[in-house]
Amino acid sequence: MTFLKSLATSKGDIASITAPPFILSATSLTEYSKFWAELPDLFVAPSMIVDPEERAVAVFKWFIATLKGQYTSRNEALGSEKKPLNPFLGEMFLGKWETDDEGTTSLVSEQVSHHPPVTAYAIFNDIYGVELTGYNGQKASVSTTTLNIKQVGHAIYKINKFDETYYITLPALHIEGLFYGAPYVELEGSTVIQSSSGYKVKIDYSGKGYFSGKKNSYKAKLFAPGGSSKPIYSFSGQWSGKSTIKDERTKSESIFYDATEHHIVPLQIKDLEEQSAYESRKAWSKVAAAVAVMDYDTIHVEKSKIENEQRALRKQEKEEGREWTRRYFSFVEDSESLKKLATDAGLVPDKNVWQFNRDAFESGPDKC
Ligand code: CLR
Repeated sequence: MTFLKSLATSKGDIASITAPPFILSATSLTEYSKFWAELPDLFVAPSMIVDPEERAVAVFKWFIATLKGQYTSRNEALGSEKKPLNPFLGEMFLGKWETDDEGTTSLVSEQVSHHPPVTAYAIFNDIYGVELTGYNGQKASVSTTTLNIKQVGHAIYKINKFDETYYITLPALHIEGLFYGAPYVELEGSTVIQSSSGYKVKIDYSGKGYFSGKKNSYKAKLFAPGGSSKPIYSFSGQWSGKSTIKDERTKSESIFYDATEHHIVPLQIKDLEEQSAYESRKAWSKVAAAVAVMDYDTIHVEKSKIENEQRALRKQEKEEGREWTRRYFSFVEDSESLKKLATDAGLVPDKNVWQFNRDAFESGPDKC
């Protein structure tokens, strides 16, 4: 009950929610960017497909496959959704996937804003010439027993070979099970994946109480370029389980994807001793150790150390009349081509966006 009250007074600021110890996670939100590419085979697959229609289907398949990790992995590994550590400005999470068939896929995740929290990331595989960049923040609001989260930001998936760009919007979600102390995420609303080729997918999410009655359900439609309201494919099922594809022209149906049969490739991260002080796992290691044994006092002491250090840095910057320099991302005016994609996706385009600076990363100390 104390927890639900704390939720009610949090006024949508996620960081100010005082969660009970068993709901605290030892993982920082900067890590969550990894969920976009834990299936490197599906991440690079679109780059090998010559037909633009089939390529759009492959991009959609990769996207659907990422949802299980993004939204159910805490429940699967830890028994419930958890409250992640609130990243500090400049916090970095770096790693790579090494697989026989795909080679190296790299991840750079950087906390580019602390208040409001915004994480920017880039994931790239040079062998296949694919890159995902994006950023996200959360806006929370509270009703009696649920926490509603709107995601701010978007993701951009690029395939060099076809000079193709996909603009991906992020779904809204809410946290259920709070009253029982067993929180879990349910997605709501929709995602649009708008390709520069003109193909577009609209995905509608629903949970237990809605159209299929099953949790983690979705229905999606893929539209050909030209703006016809008739889809060429439709998809439905559970993103954490099985889904089917239906060709709307031939009416033939088949299994599309089974999330329970696809296994993630764990990200490789440097050993703690080799990490820089601003790297997520290194910076939070004492807090994480305290969370693991639910030592509330130490969690508090170690968190305060980080917070005080950050406050001192901000004070110093203010005195010197400068701002914290982001390592690998800059907040710049969005390009006309991306603004067009956002408009095609049915959004009001952002004026400024967080853009990855690959050269800065390549010449910096964090390449791994
Ligand atoms: C972050 C961006 C990822 C997808 C994602 C998955 C789970 C979300 C997380 C995002 C943001 C923070 C989040 C979390 C689930 C629970 C957590 C909303 C959107 C909140 C802050 C936890 C509140 C405490 C409850 C567990 C009670 O790509």
